[in-house]
Amino acid sequence: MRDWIKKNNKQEENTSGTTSASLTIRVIGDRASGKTTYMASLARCPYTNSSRPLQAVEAFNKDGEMLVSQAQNILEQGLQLEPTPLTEQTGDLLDYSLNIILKRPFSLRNRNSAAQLLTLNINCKDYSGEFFTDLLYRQNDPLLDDYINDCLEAEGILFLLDGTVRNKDVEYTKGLSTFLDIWGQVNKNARKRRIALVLTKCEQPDLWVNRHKPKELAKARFPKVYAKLENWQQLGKGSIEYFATSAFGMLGSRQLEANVKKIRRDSDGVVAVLKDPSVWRPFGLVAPIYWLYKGERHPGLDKD
Ligand SMILES: Nc1nc2c(ncn2[C@@H]2O[C@H](COP(=O)(O)OP(=O)(O)OP(=O)(O)O)[C@@H](O)[C@H]2O)c(=O)[nH]1
Ligand SMILES: [Mg+2]
Repeated sequence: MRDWIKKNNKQEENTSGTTSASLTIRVIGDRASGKTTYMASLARCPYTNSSRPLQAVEAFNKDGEMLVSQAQNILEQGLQLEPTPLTEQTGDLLDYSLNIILKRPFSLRNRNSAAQLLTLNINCKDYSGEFFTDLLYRQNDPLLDDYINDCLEAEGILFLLDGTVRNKDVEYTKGLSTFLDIWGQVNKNARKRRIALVLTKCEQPDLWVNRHKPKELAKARFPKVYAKLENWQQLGKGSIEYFATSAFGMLGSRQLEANVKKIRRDSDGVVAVLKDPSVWRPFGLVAPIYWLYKGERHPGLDKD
């Protein structure tokens, strides 16, 4: 399979003129915002069919393969992943390498079968929530310097917010401001910096009904975070887009219900596990990555 992917990547370069250069991403956000579950669900890719833009996701390093097995052995058994520890050095962080393989829209296909596929190649580190809630505020801590250097490698940020959290807008804005001071100013990489704000757990009814209006949802739920990001963009420091996702998705075809068994829901958000793994259909996981990669939204993935 890996050979097949390599071959397709190669042909992708030849046929479309675009390279399959990998994009370096960091996933940040509060504890329990769903960062590791998002990554594991993406890597496992439990749901594809002929009408969906996503063809497959392939892990191509050890850390990526471990993520897939966590999805299979933990999430798919109806259990939760362990909280991610704050490592003592960034060298110990897991770095997931994934190939996300998409079908091209029919209008762009030609007879060459390789040109029918588009591969997004990402390297992604999923930080502990403690980075966002604690480490960022520490003064004169060598670990923070280490993390800052690691962040500066990234061209794109997945900023995950549990859409069901209440009363943390001010706290999140503080963390975000500190992060932007670090990451948003030094333009170490030539590529323009992009932040995808991703609302997670959007299978919950109050989010699900507005999932196709992620910008409005983000503005309503986290107005100060929204204002901060919009201001950052207006100052020309980078670009921001908004997305709504669920790592677990919905059950049923007509009468939809969230495919989750809730453990707890309070102002700190939802703690839940997958209810019926046999119909595991996450949604919205690839759209933010496509945008980070390409700088434009993919209408098919947005509807997915
Ligand atoms: N309802 C629902 N719960 C989710 C979803 N994604 C994750 N969760 C739950 O949210 C909780 C936290 O998920 P994690 O992925 O461990 O969160 P994290 O952001 O990696 O947390 P840290 O590693 O501690 O920073 C767990 O109970 C998950 O099962 C989702 O899409 N929907
Ligand atoms: Mg985690």
